[in-house]
Amino acid sequence: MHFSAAVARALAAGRPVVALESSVFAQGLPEPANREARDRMVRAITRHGAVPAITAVARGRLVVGLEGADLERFLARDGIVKVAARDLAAAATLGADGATTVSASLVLAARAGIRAFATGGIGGVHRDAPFDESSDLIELSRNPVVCVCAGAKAILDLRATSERLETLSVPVIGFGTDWLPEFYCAGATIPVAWRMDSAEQVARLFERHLALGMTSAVLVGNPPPEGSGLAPDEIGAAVAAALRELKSAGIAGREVTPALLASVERATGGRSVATNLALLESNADLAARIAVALAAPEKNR
Ligand code: PSU
Ligand code: MN
Repeated sequence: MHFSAAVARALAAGRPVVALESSVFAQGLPEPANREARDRMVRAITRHGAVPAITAVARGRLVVGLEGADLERFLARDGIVKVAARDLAAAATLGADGATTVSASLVLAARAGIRAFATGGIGGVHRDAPFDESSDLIELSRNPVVCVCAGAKAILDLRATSERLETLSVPVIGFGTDWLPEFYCAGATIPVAWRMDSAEQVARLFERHLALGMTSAVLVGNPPPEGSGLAPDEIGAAVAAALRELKSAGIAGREVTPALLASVERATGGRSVATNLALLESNADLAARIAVALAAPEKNR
């Protein structure tokens, strides 16, 4: 693994680091929204004195802290493949440029000793698609990292996703909410077992989780910021249209999630992208506060 100088220094000194995925920049968002997402997430993290670490496979090198010309290729979205956890070794062996999904990012973050990670929405169980379940779920079950997200994308079967998280022993915390966030909106259909209202509480929970020998991630569901979400009716209609488009285009496999996100964007006249940017920034901010709380020396608590 290759670390950027800033990430290597921070890890060596025990200072807070927040890992970020790169698939959201190379596949999840169009240009120039992906650049805006990068800027807003990085600023939200550095504002708290934490160091951002974008994970990726850059020309076959496993990178923690993607920067410079490498990062530029990913933002230009040119010839970048989507890399889940199972693809990491192949992309490295073949010298590919690979953008890491949540699953691959969790593996790299855990290996690097990074304990906080921010994304938009995790992958999960797809609707009407037997056996299409994101590897994000299984990797959440075996990489001990605090994963801050706005729940799972509304394009998924959220109830099934929530049940799978239980089976996989991944604790789900509602941050300032009693409901599982639904990515484009706060959500009020699937209750979460535990609610927490401060980054400090999440950090203490995670320490206990590790002390018990638990190996799973802790999933923190952070609703999109007030006023940035879409109305449930609009989301319902956009998701239905996206699923119809998917079926008629015969898309399968790893193309499914990017295709669904792009159709929702078209169906909402681009408004879903504004929501996506707001929640990515908010999740990066919360992950940074959790990373700071995890790095705080005992005597300051
Ligand atoms: N959340 C977003 N945008 C995205 C994704 C999540 O706001 O682009 C990506 C993440 O990288 C996630 C992936 O891990 O979609 C899930 O893809 P799949 O369903 O193929 O596992
Ligand atoms: Mn899939």
